[in-house]
Amino acid sequence: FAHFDKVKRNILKQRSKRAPFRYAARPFAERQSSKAEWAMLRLVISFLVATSAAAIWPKPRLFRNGTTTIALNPQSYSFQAVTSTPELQDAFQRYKSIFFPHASTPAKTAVDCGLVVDILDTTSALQLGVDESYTLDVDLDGITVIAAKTVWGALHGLETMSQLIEFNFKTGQYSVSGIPVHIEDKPRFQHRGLLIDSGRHFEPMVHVKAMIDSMTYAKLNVLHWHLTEDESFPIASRVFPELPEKGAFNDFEQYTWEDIVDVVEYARRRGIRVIPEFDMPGHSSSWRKSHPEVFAEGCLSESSRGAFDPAKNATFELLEAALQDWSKMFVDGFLHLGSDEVPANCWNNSKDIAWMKTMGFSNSSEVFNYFVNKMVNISKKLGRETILWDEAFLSAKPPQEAVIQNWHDASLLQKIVDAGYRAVFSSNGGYTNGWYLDGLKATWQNMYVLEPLNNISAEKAHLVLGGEGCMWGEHVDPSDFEFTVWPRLAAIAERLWSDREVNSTAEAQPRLETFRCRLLSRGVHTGIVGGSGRGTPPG
Ligand code: CP6
Repeated sequence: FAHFDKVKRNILKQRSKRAPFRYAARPFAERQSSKAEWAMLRLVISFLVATSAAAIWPKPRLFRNGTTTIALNPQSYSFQAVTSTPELQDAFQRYKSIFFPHASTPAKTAVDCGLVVDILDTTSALQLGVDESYTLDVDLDGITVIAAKTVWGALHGLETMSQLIEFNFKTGQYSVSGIPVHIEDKPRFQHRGLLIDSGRHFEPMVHVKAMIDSMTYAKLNVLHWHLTEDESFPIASRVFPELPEKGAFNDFEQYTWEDIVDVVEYARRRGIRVIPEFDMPGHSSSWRKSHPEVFAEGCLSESSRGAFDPAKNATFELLEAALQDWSKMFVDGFLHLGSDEVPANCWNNSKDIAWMKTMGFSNSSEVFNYFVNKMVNISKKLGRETILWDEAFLSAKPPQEAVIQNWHDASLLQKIVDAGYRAVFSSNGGYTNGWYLDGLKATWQNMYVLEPLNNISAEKAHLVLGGEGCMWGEHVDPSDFEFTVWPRLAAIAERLWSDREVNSTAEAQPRLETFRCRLLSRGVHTGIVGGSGRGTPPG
């Protein structure tokens, strides 16, 4: 970061020439009328700083602070970019109102100041492993310099800055305390996600977008969009329009082509990758409404959960054509192709059994293995890497380059990485205390202390890409979507961002309460810090 130090020195040197920064602020101390008063204040402030300066969620890697407090003038606070990008200009607009959400009383002591963002490489595309680091300095004049390698790191810097600004509801004034502040920050894991399930209950566009906004507050970077299910098929297809026509709940609860393109770009501008999941060969009965011909004949009745039929070429032709179309609207390098909870009994029909004989397959695991490998190769042909649920590891042998998402017991993660696969962690913790947000039993504390790298050797740790909180939709609709996700997703977000040693629930609790208040002030309908967050009592 030597480059950034130089940039910052130059900025500070030129500051007196810049209009918005022309009024160099005097340090707080000089504005005090008497030395005794100042000594008192210093004592109070240093106490407050000890508790408030660290109230950033997720906790930054390195945080140093001083003891000075400065009042900010929101009217003249300026956002500047040394090197700008469209995403950064967007973020400046958003963070203007996030920094200063309330009408305020101009403080007599408030100073005209602002922040400067310096990005080294303005061309880095958002993808797995992109550099998200940043440094943030607030100097004694209240001027902030955020330096980042990429705009994606700069966005995290803006979020951190927003959490350094305090609003005093009694005086109506904004301030930053604990200056000078110096922060050096970067995530522990590259993949920090939330799964949402639009197959069981439809989430309208405004809810999906609001969820994306709230994810940025916890520095999450992946929206895993579980789009299709047994229950419904809510997404447009240009090649097979009959899929949603027959498979959606109705004509309205569907995402159009434009909706998807809109959400993907909305998320990208905020540093969030959208990974679509098309679950197969199970959890796919809604496809059967329009295309029964590619489903295994063992489960063709309306009431049974079906499975794609791997014995037919038409199955793979349909899936390839559908995925090729979707790959034009989903820009991320990864596709999630499900493969969980396969009803393999569907393949126990005379036609599939005869086909198995000709293929030399002796059981349904070999059929499943055939399906999984075919699909990963189709995905590769479309220029995509593939993520699969852990059954693909337990009952099949996918290509080594596939990523395995661990939803069964956490102990499975070790086996996955020991076999050389990359992994995403989202264990259900024995159905009670994992990262399953719709589970009513798991508390934020359970989620907070669940460590993905438990039992993972140092040599294999790099294969754990990160993790996801899972918001399965059977029992969740727009009325309780946000308060089922928040605040517990924040516990997962900190586990994935901050150092492994940041694991004390006692230390985290007041910070999480503060984070929850910020969510509320930003319009997020978060649950309580306690129990499952949904209003049930702790324990
Ligand atoms: N839906 C789909 C689900 C689940 C899975 N896949 C699920 C299973 C058990 C628990 C939570 C969710 N509802 N398609 C498994 C990945 Cl505890």
